[in-house]
Amino acid sequence: MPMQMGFRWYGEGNDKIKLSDIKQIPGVTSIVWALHHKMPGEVWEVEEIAVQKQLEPYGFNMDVVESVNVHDDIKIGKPTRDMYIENYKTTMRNLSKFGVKVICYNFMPIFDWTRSNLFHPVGDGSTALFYEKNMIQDDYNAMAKYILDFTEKYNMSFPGWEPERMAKLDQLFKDYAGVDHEKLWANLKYFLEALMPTCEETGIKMAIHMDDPPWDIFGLPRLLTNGENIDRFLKMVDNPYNCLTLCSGSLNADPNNNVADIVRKHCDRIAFAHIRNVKHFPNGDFSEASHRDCDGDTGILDILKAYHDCGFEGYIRPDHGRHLWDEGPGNVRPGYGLYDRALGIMYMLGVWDMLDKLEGKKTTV
Ligand code: DNO
Repeated sequence: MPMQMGFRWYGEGNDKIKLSDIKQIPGVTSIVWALHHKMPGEVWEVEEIAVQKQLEPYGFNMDVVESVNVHDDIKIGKPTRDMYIENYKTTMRNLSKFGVKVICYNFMPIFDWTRSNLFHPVGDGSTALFYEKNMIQDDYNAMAKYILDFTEKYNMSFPGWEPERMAKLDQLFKDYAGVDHEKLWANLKYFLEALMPTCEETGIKMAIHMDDPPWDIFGLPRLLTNGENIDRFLKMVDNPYNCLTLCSGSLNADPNNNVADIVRKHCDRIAFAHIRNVKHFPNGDFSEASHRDCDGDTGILDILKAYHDCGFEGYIRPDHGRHLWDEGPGNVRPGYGLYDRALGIMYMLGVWDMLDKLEGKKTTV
């Protein structure tokens, strides 16, 4: 089976982009979706999942879910974690009834991806997500306020930034006080070992997303940050269902990470590839960039070549794009506009098709 191109979509009424728009992007076969109204720890019921059958008339599959978020009690290792793990298993069984094959999730304490500016000028008239190192140091409340003011003003919520959780931020920080790197590793192992039998039963791969950015923030430990830790993660639960969502942009925010090397080493354990380009600044700040290799420092061509060389058969999607052509606050989800992600797909498919052609293969996606 060839690799399958996906496009993240936040759902009817929650995303301004229409399925009929996505249908016009060449090569897309999978809509990467989630039930965004569900809180971490809640069971996704069959009737709620069934709404996604709306994808079928467009010829899209619903094979990849991003994300079924993991409850903080599991990450902290509280006694209540077993109950939340049972809920997670029930959700997996319900998802498998609809043919879901991959769950992308993350194990970052408290926060998901973190940026200091959601609409930073790139210099060509477009804007992109930006990380200013100085802004993300001690004051987690200020950073959370920036994100939450935005989501409130424009009436959208971001997965991982649920206002209900963010309202208890100080308490969450207290709860995580004893959780250092080793404790978090142990809690991740406990979670995955508990889920592996359900993965085998349902055929669903658990594909952990890289930490974004790939370093500790606000004193909270982060694990999926570099090649060494990825090796550790895969060995820790050495099961073909324990997989990666290898996000090129998250990892490469640290310029020491060579994503193409990781692809070559672990191709068979990458269930889902996120392709995003990042531009570094000497002071440690970074900006997201177009998918074109030379617009950033991530090495998009090397990464695509590595996937192609290893015969990658998983799912792939363009990750964050810039906001273009009248996309701006209020009419686009930060990082998830239509145009730059569509351009990114055409760039990726252009490279992929040429690599196929050079090997005398027919275009596959
Ligand atoms: C950023 C995304 C992440 C990702 C989660 C997976 O836009 O790549 O938020 O969906 O970390 O749980």
